[in-house]
Amino acid sequence: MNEMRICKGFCLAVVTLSAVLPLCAQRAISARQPNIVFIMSDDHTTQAISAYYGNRLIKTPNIDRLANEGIKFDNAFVTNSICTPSRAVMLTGKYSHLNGVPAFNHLDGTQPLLSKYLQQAGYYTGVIGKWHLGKPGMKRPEDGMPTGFDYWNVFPGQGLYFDPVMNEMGVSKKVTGYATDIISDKAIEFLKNRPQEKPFFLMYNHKAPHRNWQPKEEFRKHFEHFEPPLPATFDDDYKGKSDASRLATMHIDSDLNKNDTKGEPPANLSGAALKRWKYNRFMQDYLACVASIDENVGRVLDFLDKSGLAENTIVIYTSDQGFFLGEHNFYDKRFMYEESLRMPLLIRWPQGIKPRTVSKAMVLNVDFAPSLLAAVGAAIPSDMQGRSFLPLLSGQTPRSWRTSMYYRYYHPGHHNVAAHYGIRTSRYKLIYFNKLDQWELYDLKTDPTEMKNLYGDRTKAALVKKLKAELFKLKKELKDEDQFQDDLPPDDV
Ligand SMILES: [Ca+2]
Repeated sequence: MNEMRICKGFCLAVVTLSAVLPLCAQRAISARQPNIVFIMSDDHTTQAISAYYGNRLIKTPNIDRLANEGIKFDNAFVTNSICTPSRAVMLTGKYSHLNGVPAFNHLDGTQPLLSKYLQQAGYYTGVIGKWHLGKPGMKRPEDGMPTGFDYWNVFPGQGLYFDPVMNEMGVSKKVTGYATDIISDKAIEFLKNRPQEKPFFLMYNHKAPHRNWQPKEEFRKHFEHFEPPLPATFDDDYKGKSDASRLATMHIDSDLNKNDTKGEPPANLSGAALKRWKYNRFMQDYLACVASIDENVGRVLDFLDKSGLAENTIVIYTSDQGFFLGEHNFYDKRFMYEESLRMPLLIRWPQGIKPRTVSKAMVLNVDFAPSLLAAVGAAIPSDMQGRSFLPLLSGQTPRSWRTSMYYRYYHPGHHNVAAHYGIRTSRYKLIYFNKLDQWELYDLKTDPTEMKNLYGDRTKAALVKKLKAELFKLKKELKDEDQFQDDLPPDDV
């Protein structure tokens, strides 16, 4: 049985019937629209999810349930690997240069958003936890106050791990406890208290495992003696690369500070031993934060099961981007390299996806909004730039699916990462550091860890020419006219 055909047929039926049926019958149909629980953590990378990388670093049995019972996307990529911009891309279905959020500026909430479209489609909508799209205080939609949400209860700015302040519909108060637990409690409350007659859309957004990785005590203790295996590229010396990696200030050995490692290193350590100590301390706390997320995702999934909601609820697990866990001597994200570019994307939808489906197709965070609108039978606005990935949920990739993606990072920001844009195809990656006027080219088939920059290799000249043509074609198609190249809005969060 072709489940996608059923899904498409159902969605078409909803759209068609709603035009002709009386209101009471429409209500009965809308009650069958799928609910959506959109779970997004902050900086949780695929290397720290066992569904992707096995138990090498950590076991995440609850997050893995979504892969076992649904689909795992192996090539989900972010279009601008940084927190606030990625969230804005997801909510608008537009790239940074068109949604007004290229860096850590706020989202103008007067523009059309996924949340508003879902409200129009009859959904009860909520966002709980990390928002990070508003100015301090965010009293108006223009200042990044959540819009299109019937209920919101979010952290101001980055939020705190312990006893955080939360802003509930414009009223701030301190909440006692650990952020990951609190957000999950409030997500379950939202599910319990929602109006029963409407389908719902819940964004359940974690603060963890964002820097500076403050774990709950039970998980901190669990990982305190763990010595994580080192990535193969831990001692990358950047030979043959552009200057960008050297200029960045996100190196394990020289940039992790005492706030990150929760104390000064032992005085007798230096060189490789000191680097290893810093790596251990960073990773122990990062993984312990992830363990809390996994535990709480399990609580929410159990609630969906016990309440009978699981069958008709789309559950998505993702993060706003990937993250380096020591690869290339880095922590943090921003670069177009694989660990930072790739985001987790797991989706369970019993009525639309077979268990243990895997897709290798290239999907992007800009696809999330159009995909969810398609899933609920709503029209996709013509100005959204992403594509619905619904046709991929069967595990098959249509011939017409994209074979390349466009990426752009704007801001040197806290970690002095040089601005760059580039293209990734299924095999190659070409990156242009536009402020440095330097290029990098990688063959991901022969060099998946991106250690050998092939740009400048004369035998690759024809390939470079072809990739440049594709890069600038995509740039033009997506209407990137360097809107923010020289006039980036200042950080205001
Ligand atoms: Ca992030």
